[in-house]
Amino acid sequence: THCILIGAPVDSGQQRPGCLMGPAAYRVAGIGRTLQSLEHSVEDRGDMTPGPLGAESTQNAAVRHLPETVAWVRTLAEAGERAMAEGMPIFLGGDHSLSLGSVAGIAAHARAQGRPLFVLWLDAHTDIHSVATTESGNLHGTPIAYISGRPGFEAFPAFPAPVPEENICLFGIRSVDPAEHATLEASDITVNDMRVLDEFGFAVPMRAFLEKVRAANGMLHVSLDVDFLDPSVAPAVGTTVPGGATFREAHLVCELIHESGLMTSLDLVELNPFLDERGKTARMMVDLVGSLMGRKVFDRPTRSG
Ligand code: DIR
Ligand code: MN
Ligand code: MN
Ligand code: MN
Repeated sequence: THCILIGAPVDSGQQRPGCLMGPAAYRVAGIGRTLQSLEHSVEDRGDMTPGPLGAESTQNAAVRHLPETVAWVRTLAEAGERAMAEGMPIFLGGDHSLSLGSVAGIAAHARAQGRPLFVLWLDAHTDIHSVATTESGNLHGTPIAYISGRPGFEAFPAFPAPVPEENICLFGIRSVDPAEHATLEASDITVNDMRVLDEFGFAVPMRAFLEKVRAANGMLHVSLDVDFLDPSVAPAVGTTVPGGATFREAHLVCELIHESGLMTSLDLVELNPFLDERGKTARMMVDLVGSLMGRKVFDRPTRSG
């Protein structure tokens, strides 16, 4: 695979400064070397910068940094759409608001190809606030609403070809705000919360989703939020939530995704290196990228269903 690294030092979607150091931390932790060791070619496009800020505004006074986020969305959507034509974009975040842009670009590409897009959201949170309903005002809590074509994003470029709710799978969920809960109850988005994963394990629900993508000949975007992981293995994130995926569970999920051969783009988000313990979380994330891109101890026959 031709891997295209896109640095997205976005820090405007939440309130703890430091995510802008994420792309540098992934490079220092060896993301390029890891991909090359798995026989992939790597092209690092460096860090993107947002274009000039507009004067976008919203009725919701809580919302922070709207013009910055809109500017990032334009830049990253363009970078993502271009990269999709040449290889597999890997967005190095940056907080999760970067996915408003990355997925917009990827959706535009999928539409042009005439293929359905599926989105796998590995996260403690459901990130389905609208600009109008977010209480925290942190736009990293909104991408799923934008991607699925919900209202409230008038300040943003219109989302190209909203992703059908049936094509979205949230996985690892354990922190949901009341407004998000109500939205999800009335939607067809798949929510694999920790209760589901405790009961059935990680492999069964993951395979079920991957089979859906395969049956539809879909493209698959994976968005990996550091807080999908348990804070004991990944402390460097502003919004730690106890009870997340263990080291073993996370690698299993990544190996299953690799074995499916379905992933066409990836976001790595919410790493805050300022909160890290000597690069522990950055290295964990890079190791997971290794599993997503083919690293394994033994080859085993691929099972499906
Ligand atoms: C939370 C945060 N639901 C909010 N979401 C986070 O601020 O709206 N996502 N942290 O990763
Ligand atoms: Mn998130
Ligand atoms: Mn999260
Ligand atoms: Mn919230």
